[in-house]
Amino acid sequence: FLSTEFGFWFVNFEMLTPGVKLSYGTAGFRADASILQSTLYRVGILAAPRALKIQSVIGLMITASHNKVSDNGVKVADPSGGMLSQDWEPFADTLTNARDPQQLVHLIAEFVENEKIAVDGAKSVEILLARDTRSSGESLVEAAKQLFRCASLDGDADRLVYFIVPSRSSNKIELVDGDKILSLFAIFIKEQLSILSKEIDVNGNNDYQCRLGIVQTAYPNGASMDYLKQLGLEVTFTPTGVKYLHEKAAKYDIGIYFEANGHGTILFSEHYLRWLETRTTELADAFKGSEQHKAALRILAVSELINQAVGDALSGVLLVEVILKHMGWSIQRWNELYQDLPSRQLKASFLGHLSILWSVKVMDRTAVVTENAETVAAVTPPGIQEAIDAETGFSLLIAVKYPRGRCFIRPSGTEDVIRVYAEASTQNAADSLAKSVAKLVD
Ligand code: 16G
Ligand code: ZN
Repeated sequence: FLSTEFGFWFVNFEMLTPGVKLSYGTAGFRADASILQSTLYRVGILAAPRALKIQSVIGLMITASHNKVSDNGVKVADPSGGMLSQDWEPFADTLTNARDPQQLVHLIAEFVENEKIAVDGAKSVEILLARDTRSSGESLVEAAKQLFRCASLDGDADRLVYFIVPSRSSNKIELVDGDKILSLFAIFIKEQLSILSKEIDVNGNNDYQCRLGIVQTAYPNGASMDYLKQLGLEVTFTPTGVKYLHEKAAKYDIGIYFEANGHGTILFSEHYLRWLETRTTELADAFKGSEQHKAALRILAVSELINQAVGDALSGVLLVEVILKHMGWSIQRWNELYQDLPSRQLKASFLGHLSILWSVKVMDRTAVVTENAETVAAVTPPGIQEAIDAETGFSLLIAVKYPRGRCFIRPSGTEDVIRVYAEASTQNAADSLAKSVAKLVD
């Protein structure tokens, strides 16, 4: 858990199963597969300093050899093909049994220093993963591959985004923003609702069709809008700002809203929750423990976990983590739901008519008036939207200048500037579209 001037972030941490103490034996760590998730996560971490120390590729083998099928294990293989050097075993043990993230981070820092492993400016290293055909192997490989995957909260902890630290295959930070959190929540809720919709009550009726609504602003990445559409979800748009989103979301039985910048939550109508509670308590015995019953309980649990008063990013973290666990997804898998289009935001100041006359640059953000939930139309000054459209290439007469281009301007509600948002199929195109539209209003 690290706090910074503007907020704090924390790294993902796989909890150790209470009461369990593992040690690196003759064939590495070996135990019932159900308790090994946190071990694989930590051995995955250990592999990096090991590879840096010996300056060579190393391997992790996930197997429990001849043990029964419900067991699994992991051993570290040095390049000689031999086992992990014995003097590293105590470190493997303490790392595996670390109880909390602070201890884990501290152990790694201390060990890396004692072993004089140069991490600053180090070359990237290669770690090979292999597993046998045990069905538990798949999720254990995922656990080993987990990087310091991180969550970031702003200063008053009402905004949440995740990010993935750079890896060998991608040298930039991958931002997993509010749009992706929204998508994750939406998939999960939709899945529970579709299980529930198969439910019939004791009289053979299915008497409640839950209305699920997604609320977004003009800012979600175009790829996220396409994704939600493709899921067949009902999506509506409001102007920027929590108060607008919240109000709209409250009109549904379940309303999910998020801004790309991480503000958001899930709202449940009292009426729907009461119906669900009644259904679960009055359920005929035959339905108890059924998939439908479980789905209903999951929705009720989500309504208790997430803070419906917006502004509690910590409850958002908990829900993200729980859903990822439920799906068996890594942050990478979640991030791959869709790929964001490159985008660019700029601030521009508007040169009013009077200012031209007096040759003074007057910032007047009120000169820009928008409609349609700020999505497209800059209503005034006259002609500005046409100019933006022409720049984007929306006219039927000219070839599309920017494939997948989208651009809008809106007056900021927090600063005396006009914001320009542009996205397109490449970063260069998004940059140049934003820049040329900013020039139109500057
Ligand atoms: C405020 C809003 C936030 C919005 C942002 C836009 C709340 C609690 N906060 O921070 O939702 O995204 O303003 O800023 O409503 P802008 O108008 O300067 O672009
Ligand atoms: Zn905040």
